[in-house]
Amino acid sequence: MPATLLETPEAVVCSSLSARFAAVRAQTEHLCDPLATEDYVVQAMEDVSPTKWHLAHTTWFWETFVLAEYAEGYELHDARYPFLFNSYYVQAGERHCRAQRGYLSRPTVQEVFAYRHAVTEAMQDFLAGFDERQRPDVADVIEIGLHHEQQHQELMLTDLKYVFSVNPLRPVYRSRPPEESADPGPLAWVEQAPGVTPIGFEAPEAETTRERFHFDNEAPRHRVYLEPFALADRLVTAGEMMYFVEDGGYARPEFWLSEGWATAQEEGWTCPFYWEPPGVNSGTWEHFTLAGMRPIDPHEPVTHVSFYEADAFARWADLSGFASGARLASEAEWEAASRTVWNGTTADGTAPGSYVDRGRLHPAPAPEAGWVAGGDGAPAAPALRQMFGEVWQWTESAYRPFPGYRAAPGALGEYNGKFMSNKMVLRGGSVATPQSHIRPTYRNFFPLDATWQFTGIRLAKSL
Ligand code: AVJ
Ligand code: FE
Repeated sequence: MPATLLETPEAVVCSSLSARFAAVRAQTEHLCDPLATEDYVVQAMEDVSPTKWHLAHTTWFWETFVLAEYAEGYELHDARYPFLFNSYYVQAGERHCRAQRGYLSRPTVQEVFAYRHAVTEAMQDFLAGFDERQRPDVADVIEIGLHHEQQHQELMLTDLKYVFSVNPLRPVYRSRPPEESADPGPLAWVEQAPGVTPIGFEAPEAETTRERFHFDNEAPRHRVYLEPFALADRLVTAGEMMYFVEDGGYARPEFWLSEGWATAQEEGWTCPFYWEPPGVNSGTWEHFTLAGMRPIDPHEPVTHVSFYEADAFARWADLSGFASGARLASEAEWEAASRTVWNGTTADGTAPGSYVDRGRLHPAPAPEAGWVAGGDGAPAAPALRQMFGEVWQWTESAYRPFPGYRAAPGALGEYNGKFMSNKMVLRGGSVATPQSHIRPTYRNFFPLDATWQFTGIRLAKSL
């Protein structure tokens, strides 16, 4: 693959709905460039869907929520497909069992691509005659469709990583040259002032649906009072996680939540997911990556940890004196602090980070520590690094509705709201997230034991 293949195409960022639609659809298919036909079909565990299913499900989404609703005279590409490719929308009809998505050799990969292309074309015909100012309601659904497909681009990568990892051949999705890394230095604390601060998305009076876009779970904007706190200036590294491992972290219940301890025992966890101790694959610690098995670079952020491990690491950091007072940040703390980073160091006004766009597909060590001048004569403070686009950062906040939240009526209302139990919020995006997909208010959510996403740790503490 050429180096630029994963970059967010210009069209995704700044153009008309139809140009962005074409770019997002093409991007999903680009991600399949390294695959052989057999790779598209495997479902190695219930949470991991086959690539073929992601390709078809994102297509079903356009067909169901845009074409069938608004394109006059539209006929389904295949009337049997909604049953196969509806994920979880109970109000949209019966559906195939999630755990058995990998049983389906038909429709073939070729037929799924034909389905994609037919629906892409029908959507393009629809968009050619579509005026977003006359139907802002429909434009909003199209916008959800774009962001939905980007979410599945991320899931395609994490799911492929899992599928490849269970194969003793340890296939490479995309090779990455070895690199020298520098020690990011000890953690520094970035102090944040206490006070009442608005949290959540507020739609600007914008012309374009793109600028207005946010998922429903990011709103309503509401006020939160924050006690004085500090955020670690960078992510926890793999080397620091190694201290935890070597200090018996996975064998010492004093660091763990009861449910976390039970899960770790049942699953036999002794180190982060994808890590392999010396002697398994080589003489050193290695881990599985989208570039195959690699030595673990102690300077890079630890990833593929569950909420339980992130929480246990924080308690170890506190009790061992590695970082006294350490805990995870609340999502409000994370969001408030992230605002200082968001506006403006990159050309498109977002924050620096790998994202999927750099094509690393693996989190990068922190850049050299920086300092930012304090306002109003306050002393200079360490700058926050790695807030966006490396690993999703577990927060200590349960995924629950913001005050005043109400899910939309109808099937699309099932998108986020009905999952607001037994999950924790993650912030910041990862190396599998398109840069154009993320915002400071973006709330991702996964169960507390999930490890197959690019999930990592940022420490916080109360002052
Ligand atoms: C927000 C990543 C938890 O994986 O179900 C995809 C994204 N929502 N299709 C998920 C999503 C609808 C969602 N996560
Ligand atoms: Fe989906």
